[in-house]
Amino acid sequence: MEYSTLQSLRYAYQPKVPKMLRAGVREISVSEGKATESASDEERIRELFPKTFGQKELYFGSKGKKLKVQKQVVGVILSGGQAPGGHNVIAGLYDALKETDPDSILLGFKGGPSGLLEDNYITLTADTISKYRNTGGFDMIGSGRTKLETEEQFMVVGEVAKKHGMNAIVIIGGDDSNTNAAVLAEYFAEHEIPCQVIGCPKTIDGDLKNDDIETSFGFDTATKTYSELIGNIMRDANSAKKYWHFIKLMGRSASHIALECALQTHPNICLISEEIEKNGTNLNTIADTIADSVVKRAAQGFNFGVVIIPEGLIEFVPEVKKLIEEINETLAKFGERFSMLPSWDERLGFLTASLSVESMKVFNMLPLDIQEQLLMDRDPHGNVQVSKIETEKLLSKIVANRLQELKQEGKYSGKFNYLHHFFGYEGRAAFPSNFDADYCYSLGYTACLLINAGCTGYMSYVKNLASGVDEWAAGGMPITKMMDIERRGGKDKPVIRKALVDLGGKPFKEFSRHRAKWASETCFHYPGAIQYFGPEELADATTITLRLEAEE
Ligand code: FBP
Repeated sequence: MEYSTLQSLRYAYQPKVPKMLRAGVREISVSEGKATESASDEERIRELFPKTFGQKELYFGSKGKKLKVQKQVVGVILSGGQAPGGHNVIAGLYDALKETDPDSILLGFKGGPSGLLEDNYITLTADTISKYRNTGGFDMIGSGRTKLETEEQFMVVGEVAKKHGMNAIVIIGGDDSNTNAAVLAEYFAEHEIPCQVIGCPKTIDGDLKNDDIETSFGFDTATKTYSELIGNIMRDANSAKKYWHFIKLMGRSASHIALECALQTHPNICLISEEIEKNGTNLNTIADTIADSVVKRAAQGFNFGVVIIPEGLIEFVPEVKKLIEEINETLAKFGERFSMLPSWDERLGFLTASLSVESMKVFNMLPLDIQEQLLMDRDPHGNVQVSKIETEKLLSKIVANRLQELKQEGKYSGKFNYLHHFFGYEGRAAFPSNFDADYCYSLGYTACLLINAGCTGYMSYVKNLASGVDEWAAGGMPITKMMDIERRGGKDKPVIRKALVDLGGKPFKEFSRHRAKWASETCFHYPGAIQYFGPEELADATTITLRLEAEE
């Protein structure tokens, strides 16, 4: 029996493109804006990027110069964590390349940046692309976290580009991958390697955003997926009325995901790491805030609730942040010796000798499983892998202890049964929402226009995203415009500034306006599943964050 599935119907979905892109590659023109500066540290960035600094913003439309249309050979990689819509960036890029010249070639390098270094690729054909249109995940060519940042690596990539006659590379990644794209573009320009480098803004974390990039792709679908799950849990909690649910949400550092999901679902508590850091709130005070909500709700007979915890929280709590920094330093210096120590007691002895007295005190207060998680292997950037630290368990435990004390003091007489959840991987490969499917297709299409415009060291952008797709505007921004100098791994490095939650911004203010009420009453909101078909105002709606930010 033949029957339709969401997958088969999504293959047939035609991403909507902004009016300005509808004329097709051959009719679109390019105009130049002003010469750009950097986010800050201008002199240093200018020195580091003598060839690519200060280039002009480019935008596409009916006015300006016609683009060059000739055969292109382009390489593409997906870099870092999966984000819904990556396949559509590649589809948009492919379609625009074939419109440019049917003989154009798109090579998909496999497994992320390492594919470029190992010359491991497939030639992408209409057939391959058609199996992945409007689908989630990165399985078309895979992804990886190898960093592309040394001169030796750039040389190898230059050789690979030469071997295939590649005139451009498109790097689809987050802030670090796009930073590296800018450095690679500068290297190629300096060494007269005729290969352009174009970046595309990807990450569910939503922290690659600035004046020019309104949102990174994947954030929309991931937050909708998590909000559906949270809403379902809320409905269950409100039915059974017997559990407190501690839900950790992905987002390595910034709390954008937690904040967006809170705006969509109205939990009793949502912790925002950036606020906790700013106020220097310690673990016990966080536990008090949650316990206070538990006590207030228990007094009304509500022994249930939902707490949202951003994945990165642990690194923003001042005393734990200091502890993690000291552990990082110790592991960077003596990691090998440390890992050879045969017993837990010997490891503890080593830490006692290496860490400050205060940090050791904090370490000793933590449950054993959290202690072990804090000592696990670092990621390629030397960071703790926060997705593996069970902050939700840590918090429920200290809240339970606090409630026990309150019980003894006669200030609380409710029941506190709790469950834990971690939502992260569930959302990274979901079928892209219409917003992400459309946005990504346009980002990929625009990347090709930037190649045709002959530029390098640019990031593809699509703006005006809170309006309907018709009104979206596509262009390119020099990546150096988004950069400043930051201290990373003991060195000053030019990087794209990571966007954390702005505590003065509308999304956070909106959340703060409601949170006291949400903490004691049951105001749950149930967003339900992502809608791919049906009324536009539902199926094409984007995040509350983006809509509120657009009003600013
Ligand atoms: P990117 O920044 O590469 O997009 O990845 C973000 C993320 O999804 C984080 O939210 C999470 O902490 C991390 O990846 C998990 O990484 P891994 O896939 O290596 O477990």
